[in-house]
Amino acid sequence: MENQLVAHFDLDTFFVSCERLVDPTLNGKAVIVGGTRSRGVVSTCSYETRAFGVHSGMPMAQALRLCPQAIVLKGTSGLYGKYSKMVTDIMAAEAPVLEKASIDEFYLDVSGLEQNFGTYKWVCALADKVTNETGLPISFGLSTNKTMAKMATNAGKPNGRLYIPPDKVKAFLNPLPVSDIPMVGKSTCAKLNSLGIYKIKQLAEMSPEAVENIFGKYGKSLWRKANGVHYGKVAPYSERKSISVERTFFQNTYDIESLQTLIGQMCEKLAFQLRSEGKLASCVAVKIRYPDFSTYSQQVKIPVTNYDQIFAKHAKELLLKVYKKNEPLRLMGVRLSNLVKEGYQYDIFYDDPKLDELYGAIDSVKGKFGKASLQWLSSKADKEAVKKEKRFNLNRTDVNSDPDLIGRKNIKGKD
Ligand code: DCP
Ligand code: MG
Repeated sequence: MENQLVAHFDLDTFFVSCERLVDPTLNGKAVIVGGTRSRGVVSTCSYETRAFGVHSGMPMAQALRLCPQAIVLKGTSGLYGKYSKMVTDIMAAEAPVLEKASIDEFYLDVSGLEQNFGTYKWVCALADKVTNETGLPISFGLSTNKTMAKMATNAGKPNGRLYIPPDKVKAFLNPLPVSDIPMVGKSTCAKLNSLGIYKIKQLAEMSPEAVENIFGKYGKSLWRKANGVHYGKVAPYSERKSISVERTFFQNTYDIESLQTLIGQMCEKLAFQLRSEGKLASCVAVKIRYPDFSTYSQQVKIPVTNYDQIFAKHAKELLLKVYKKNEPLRLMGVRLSNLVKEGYQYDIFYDDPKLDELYGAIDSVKGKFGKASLQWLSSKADKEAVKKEKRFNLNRTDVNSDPDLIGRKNIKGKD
């Protein structure tokens, strides 16, 4: 850890930059990407807009009061994922150890490079490569650990290229407000301010025990970060993120109505799990297995969502496509993949306050009375099928009994 060197990359005004590649007349203008309905929020905005105090997460109505001349775009489905993948591929081809932290953010462990190449030059060349090959502007910070590198990126944005060597860490941190430490949210900041602590220097000079007394366990790492210390490792990037559920039937079944109902329930279960983890998915897959163990699957890419009924609709269609033999089934499963964190594209593409309210209510009932307390009944046929389903003698294998085919349930892992 002692000689660790970490680079943090973050694309500048990512969604806006992608939109500008599609429509260069947006260059140099105040642009907002975000939800346009009554409860819509700003996903991101150009620096020309930020000059008026507009920022991500701000209600759109407020943003437009601050910057009425801004051009508002609803966002383009598929565009940001495409560019994110292009940048990821460039980084992955060059970087010794790469972690993708979000749709436009990457950590690279570049510890071993300094003697041979001059790490700063190497990181600059990588930033140039990204911009030359994709057209997207990017900033980076280079320093002794992940937190320091991220803070260097934030300090240098846009088009930032900031290197903070070990002997400059303290001088960099000391004058900054405590809110610049990435783990300090609104409530931690308010608490620190109420104690008269505004600058990182003040926090760094407190005893670690005192900070721990105020913030519990979290206090220790907060104090360390104020002193430029962070032990977090750059975790290698992994594309595969999915959650799945499947059942092996005790008695093989070919009752398609019951299977349709069951697949709807599986989607409901997975969607609830996604929502409780604050995630969304954009790929649905269905797998079936016949008694002779022959196994088939079909998948479809959909706009990112975490709504039960959207997954259920696609899963039911996939089941009809994949279930071709007139034979009973031994196993059926659903997998949701291409997971992203809530707060990204979601705000734009599924900006439906009514559905949000509905799912909020469903989740609070499920939270209080258990996951089985509510179920969708979309049709009479479904009601009948649910009755039959109760008579099914099912041997629940539940999540991931067959990881080779259905993928791993790794939603609980933090990115
Ligand atoms: N995003 C979003 N909702 C948020 C925050 C971000 O939809 N509340 C999306 C839009 C951003 C993208 O994620 O373009 C990346 O987020 P960043 O925080 O990196 O913000 P930007 O890249 O837009 O700007 P910056 O130049 O500050 O990195
Ligand atoms: Mg960014």
